[in-house]
Amino acid sequence: MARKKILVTGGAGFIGGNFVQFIVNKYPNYDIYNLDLLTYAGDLTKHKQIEEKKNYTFIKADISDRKFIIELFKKEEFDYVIHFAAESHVDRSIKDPGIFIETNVTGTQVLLDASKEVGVTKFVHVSTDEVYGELDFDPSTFFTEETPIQPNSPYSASKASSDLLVRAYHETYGLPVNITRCSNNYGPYHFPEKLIPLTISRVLNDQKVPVYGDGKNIRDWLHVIDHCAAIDLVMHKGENGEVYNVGGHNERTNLEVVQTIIKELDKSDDLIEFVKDRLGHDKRYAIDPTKLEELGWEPIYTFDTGIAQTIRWYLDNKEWWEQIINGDYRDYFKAQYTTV
Ligand code: NAD
Ligand code: TDX
Repeated sequence: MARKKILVTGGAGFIGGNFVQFIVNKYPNYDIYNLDLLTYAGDLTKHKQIEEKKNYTFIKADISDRKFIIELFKKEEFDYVIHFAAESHVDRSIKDPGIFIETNVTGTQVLLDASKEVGVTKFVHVSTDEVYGELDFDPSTFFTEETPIQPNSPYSASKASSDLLVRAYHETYGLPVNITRCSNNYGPYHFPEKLIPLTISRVLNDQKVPVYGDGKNIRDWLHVIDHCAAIDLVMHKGENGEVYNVGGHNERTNLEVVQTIIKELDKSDDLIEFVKDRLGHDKRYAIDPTKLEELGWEPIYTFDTGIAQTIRWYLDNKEWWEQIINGDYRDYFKAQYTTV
């Protein structure tokens, strides 16, 4: 197979980081360039095992830096762009939406322009099920690729805006693109501001776990490795211009998720503390992944096997998340959870 150049943006974050490791190991004949600004959510310690590999290069840069990005694309002539880089936390977007527009919308447009300029083989835009808005609690309803876009948070509105730009560059300029819309991920290297790693890290430290509202909101959970495999498939086999939903039918209420983790760690439900609800809190997400399954995708984890593997990983990798929760994260936590 011919050598290919793959640009992964946001490859120092949670999903992009897992994806970089996945393809560096799976495709020795691909040269992987990980471009990341290293914001609070990015760290390179996770890549110790691959940083010496010949097919891996790190580039510290801002996707919104038009001059740098266009020059880089002209120099490297990437074949594939797999675009993860984003501001990704809903709560932060409620407090300060501006940076979400800058990175998620403007940054994506810069990458699209650069991809158009050099004529990439494929631009894969990693989006989210949150662009569809929310479902009610009727378990027979799901998000399909035809569900109208109705984002409710500044985060999901910024992702929806970038999805529309990606679509427009396909329709207007014929740029070969795919958009993936995945449900909530979990697994190794998940930043502890998000529900699952926040719960695991706090339960392990016998600290209270803040649950928003009544804990009955539902999310559809997918192990990050199953998401990586989906992107690998779409990158190679996705039909240009198409959207693919990614999800494994693992719906749980937030309370069920927190209780599962507490039980696995043999601790008490007394650690649960109900706190003020998130503004505009989406009730339920649930994905219909039929279109992706027809392309040949099948998840390897159920929620039960995936959460057990993830808890084990957090037990075995305390130094990774302890350095985070003992840093600037403390100030974030205090400001976000004033009563906990
Ligand atoms: P994350 O917050 O863990 O990582 C984001 C990465 O992007 C970080 O490494 C950060 O340094 C980098 N970054 C931020 N701004 C940048 C900029 N201007 N230039 C270059 N790099 C920048 O996010 P994640 O959870 O890994 O999510 C990755 C992508 O997947 C996002 O686009 C997100 O919308 C999407 N997604 C996430 C989930 C989920 O459950 N976490 C589900 C579906 C889709
Ligand atoms: O402390 C908390 N307490 C709580 O009850 C936190 C952080 C969250 N929650 C609730 C809110 C949500 O209903 O748990 C659920 C999951 O919350 P998050 O982990 O913040 O994820 P969510 O808002 O659903 O968004 C995630 O999935 C889709 C990612 O952060 C997004 O980047 C992705 O697009």
